[in-house]
Parts: sequence; structure tokens; C-alpha cells
Amino acid sequence: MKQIITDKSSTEAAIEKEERYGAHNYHPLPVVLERAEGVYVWDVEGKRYFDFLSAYSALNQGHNHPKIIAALIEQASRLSLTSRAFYNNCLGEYEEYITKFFGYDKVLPMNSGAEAVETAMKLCRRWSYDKKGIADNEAKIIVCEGNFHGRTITIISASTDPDSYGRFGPMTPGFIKIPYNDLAALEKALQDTKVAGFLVEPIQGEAGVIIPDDGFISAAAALCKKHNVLFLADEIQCGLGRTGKMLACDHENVRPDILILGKALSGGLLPVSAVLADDEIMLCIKPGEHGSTYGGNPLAARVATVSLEVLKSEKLAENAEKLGVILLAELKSIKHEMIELVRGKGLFCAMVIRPYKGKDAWELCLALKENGLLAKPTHGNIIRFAPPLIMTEVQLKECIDIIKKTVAAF
Ligand code: IF1
Repeated sequence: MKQIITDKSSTEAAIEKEERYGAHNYHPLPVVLERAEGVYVWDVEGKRYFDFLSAYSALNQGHNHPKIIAALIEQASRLSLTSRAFYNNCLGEYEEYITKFFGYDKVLPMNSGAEAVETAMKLCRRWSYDKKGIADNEAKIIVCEGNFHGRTITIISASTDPDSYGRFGPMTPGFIKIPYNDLAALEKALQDTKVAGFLVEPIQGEAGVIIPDDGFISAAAALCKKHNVLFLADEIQCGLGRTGKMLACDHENVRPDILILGKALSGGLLPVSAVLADDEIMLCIKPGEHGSTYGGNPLAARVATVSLEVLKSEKLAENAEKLGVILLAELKSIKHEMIELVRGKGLFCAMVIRPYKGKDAWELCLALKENGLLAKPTHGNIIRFAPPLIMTEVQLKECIDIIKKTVAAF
């Protein structure tokens, strides 16, 4: 592969261009990436880094996974898009594969995570009108404080983060917001007979890798069952091996009524998301009532199939489990004023940073970058550590050394 070695000026030029021509809806770390392989990325100056974010868990299989790339290239040069006006020879194969993989009757394919969450909400509402007997337009969905489910107007209507919803109103009605990890609040909210579903991240990602108490997910699912309310799990970020099981819900042997997947479903190659449910729920939506131009396209179908195959054949959940224990223990062993708290499950960890000598999580991430490891702060004071799940123990040890050395220098 052609390697472009340039200097600081090309970093600055790329950043300036984005500033000048792109909307200002992000504040990236000042590093300009140019290529990647496995757990590594390189910037335009030729410097190599460990990717410790994995595009927010979209790259669980690592960058440029050869099997997924091969499927992409093969399918792209044969048939990429048909729209759902016609059948294609890849979608049915994928639908059979993913439904058997997760044990559901049916799948509804979409593209972005937000679209999958919207799809799940529509399915939930429709089911509640058709099967539960809630009066039309009256359904409510319970959501949790601190949630992150995407950026559409309806999804931000469920958000409790003013950065997400502020000054984008009017909001979509029909949500009940309760504290995360609070069974009593859930039980109380479930008294409302117009509740159709409970939408929850089994581990809250954007909130800073917030892990609920053991037993919360299974007890919440049981409460939903008792009240004839659907349990909707947003596994877009915490699913697909990240926490040491294929799904975060697997830690408590919970099978959501509606399972929402995205991100690593395509191994970082293109936006592919999916909603899984049984016929009783899925068949409530009829032809013409929902869909997407690119949803279920042959390219996505092939890439998603192989992305799931790789997770299974390379035992990536098992690796996340094994390396996660090491990462968490090592992070917890670091004693420094700056580190307020460390938490995690599998290779989904976070460090809560206390400002120190005027330096905060942003400065720590800049220093980690200088030392060859890329991570990004969230909420100003939390750093998420989520490397690709293909990482080896030797590589992880190297990363831990970088983190220790960087923290010690503060
Ligand atoms: C960005 C956050 C992470 C998600 C869960 C749905 C979606 C997401 C649990 C929507 C998306 C992404 C969006 C991405 C950054 C990232 C993120 F910081 F914004 F919150 F990972 F923590 N459910 N999360 O985490 O999926 O529509 O984006 O495909 O830049 O906004 P999407």
C-alpha cells in the first residue's frame, strides 16, 4: 500500500479544511488519520497509534479485516444495491444467518443505529396497538436518564442530555424517563397501562460506560414481562462481543423482545443496523409501512454476514472477556490523584478523571496521543477505553504501559 509520509503542515491543512468547509458539530482530537490495519491507525505524518476507541465499538473486528474486506470487494463488484423493490440473492441468506445467530424469528435491516432505534420504537408502538390493545396514539415508552440512542428528533425526545435535545424542539411525546439502574422507578412507571415498552442500554456507553447492578437487566426484563411490556435492548455499542459476551444481555441470560444492533455489525465498513424480533411483533408492520432505500442491500447483507462470522470464528467475545480482566485490573492498579474511578466489563472500560494541576481528560488524551494511543473523552471528564477485540495480550500490555507512563508524567 502506498504510504504518504508528510509533516505537521498536512495535519494542519486537513484540520483547517474541515473547519472551513464542514459543519462544526464535532470537536475531534487533533490527529489526522490516513490508514489503518488491525488495532493500529497511522496519521498523515506517518506516526502509528493504537486505536483505543474502535470508532465507538464499530471496529470490534479491527480495521480492514481481510475476510470482511474480501466480502465487500467481491460483492461490490457484482451487485451493491437493488432497493427493496426487487429481491436480491444475498438478503435472504443474511436474514437466515442473523436470525439463527441470535435466535429470533425475523430481522428488519436498516443502516444507521439511530434508524434501528426508530424502527424498534415504531415496532413497539405498533405492537401495543395491534396486540396489547392500547388506544391509537396513546403508547408510551420508558427510557433511562443518561441514555444515548442516536440523533433523530424522536430519539433526542427521549434524551435527558440538554446538549442532545436543547433548542431542537418541539419534541416527540410518548416517553417516560426514569433513573438508570432503578428497579423501583421502573416498577412504578410500569403501573401506567399505556406503557408499550422499556428501551434500555444494558451498559450505558455515551454516559461513560455505566454498568448497572448485577441482576438489574434480568429483573427489569422480568418486570416488563409481568406487565406485558416489551423489553427493548439497544446493544448498538455494548453488543457484538464488546463486554465479553456476544450480547451484554447474555451476562444475565436475558433475551430482549426487541434486539437493536449496529456499529460492529459491519466491522467498520459501512452503516449496517438491524432490529430482531419474533413474528408476533415483527409482523405487525406490513408492506409499505416502514423501510429504507439502502436497508438490506446486498453489499450490507454480505458484509454483515461475514462480520458476524468473524466475531464467532475468532472468538472475539472470549478474547474481550480475557483481556478485559487484565485491562480493568491494570487500570485499577494505577494510583494517581487524577484517576477518580475506573470501571468496565470486557474491553469496555472507562476512567473518570479528576482535574489535576489545571489538566483534565482532554489533556490526558492529548498526552496519550503523543505516546501512541488514541482515546477520546466524553462528558469532559471520562475517558473510554475500547480497543478492537482482535487485540493480543502482548499488544494490550504495550497499551497499558503507554497509559501508565502517560498518567505518571502528569
Ligand atoms: C457520534 C456517542 C458513543 C449508540 C447507542 C444508538 C446509537 C449510538 C447505544 C446511534 C451511537 C455513537 C454516535 C457517534 C458517537 C457514538 C457515541 F458518544 F455519541 F454516544 F458511542 F458513545 N445507540 N453512538 O452508542 O447510532 O446512528 O450513530 O449509527 O459521532 O454521534 P448511529
